[in-house]
Amino acid sequence: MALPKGIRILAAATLCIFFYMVVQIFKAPESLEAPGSGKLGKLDKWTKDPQLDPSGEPPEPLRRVEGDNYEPNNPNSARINATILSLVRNEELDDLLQSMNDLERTWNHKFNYPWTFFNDVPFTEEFKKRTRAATKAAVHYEIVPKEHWDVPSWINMDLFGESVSVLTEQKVQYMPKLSYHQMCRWNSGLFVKHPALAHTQYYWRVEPKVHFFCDVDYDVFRWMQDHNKTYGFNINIYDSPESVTTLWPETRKFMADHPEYLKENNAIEWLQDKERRPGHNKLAHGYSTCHFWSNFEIGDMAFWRSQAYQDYFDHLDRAGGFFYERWGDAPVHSIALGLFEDKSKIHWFRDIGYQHIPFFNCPNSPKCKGCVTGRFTDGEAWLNQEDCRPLWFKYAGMD
Ligand SMILES: Nc1nc2c(ncn2[C@@H]2O[C@H](COP(=O)(O)OP(=O)(O)O)[C@@H](O)[C@H]2O)c(=O)[nH]1
Ligand SMILES: [Mg+2]
Repeated sequence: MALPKGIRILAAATLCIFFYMVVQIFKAPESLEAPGSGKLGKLDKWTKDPQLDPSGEPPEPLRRVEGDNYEPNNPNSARINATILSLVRNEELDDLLQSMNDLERTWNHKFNYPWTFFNDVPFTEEFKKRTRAATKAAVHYEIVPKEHWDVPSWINMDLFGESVSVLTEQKVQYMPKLSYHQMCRWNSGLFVKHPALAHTQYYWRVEPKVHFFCDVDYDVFRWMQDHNKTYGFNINIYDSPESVTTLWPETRKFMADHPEYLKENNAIEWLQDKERRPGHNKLAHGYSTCHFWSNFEIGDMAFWRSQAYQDYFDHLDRAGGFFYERWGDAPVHSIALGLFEDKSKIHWFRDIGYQHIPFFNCPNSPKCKGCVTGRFTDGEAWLNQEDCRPLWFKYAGMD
């Protein structure tokens, strides 16, 4: 016997709702995102420094010391292909030892990654003796090849001299110091070509006279690898726009020739922001000047060796701005990362307490000693406006 029409409609509607719910259940994400990860980690409004909030270690997996797995002479150690590296002058030995002692105390005495020192002149015996004594790990001393350090043949030194006069007048720091330009160029594109690093993948860059404040109890390089990260930063600041006035226009020219290098999920909005510091964006012709402060870098050298980056570096090198302006490795690296890398592969190491004068990264954690939680600078108050982490957190999140 046929069911009354009203009942049939009700049954059909119940079936539809049932199928709709089944579809919704299967469409749900496989795992929920933890606060602070992915899009949820984005920070639209900067009400207080996020470093005031308690923070712990980044997500698992975290590789730790177990038994002798990180002992310096263990032939089967858990270390991966990585080095701590530093370009440094003999005269900076005491300042370097300060940095080295801090990093050894907080991290490397547990993991024993090798140190590799670079210099444009040979290291003195004293430098070697005292740095060897500061670690149980292996230490290597390398000279930068002349062809990587010398001013390239296409640079016109008369024009360099004129640029020095003009930009020194505009208060561009270090402009008259030729070696500073050479250093920025080497750190931008040439360090990865040093034969001593040919078989090394990850690096942690360290400068003289920096401080590390927090105990770090996991293998940072393994963390980069396990989490598929390309680059780790710590502090994000604005650059002096006068030092990079043609960097963005040159970048745009390059991108017009190579649109294929622009990565999906890039951070171009971060590079082009003009709301927070419109004056900087204007002087730098469309670049916010926000950059990862590269005296601290933990990175995968495969990125700097990629065709995209090497072509970009060659383009910039030919354009001459490492000498005619004062392009730093920090903005050059940051622009490349913002364009050629997926921004989810860039990590804020909020847990690594750090200082390079005049800025800090000081987490709220019982693992940290010697810095003031959440303090960005101990210099004059105006330096606080140089903090551009709010921009990165807005466009990329706090991962
Ligand atoms: N060997 C060598 N290292 C240099 C030279 N110039 C700078 N450096 C290193 O490059 C890094 C950046 O230089 P630094 O003076 O700290 O610049 P700042 O941090 O921008 O003030 C440091 O690790 C210096 O030791 C140089 O002419 N020779
Ligand atoms: Mg320095």
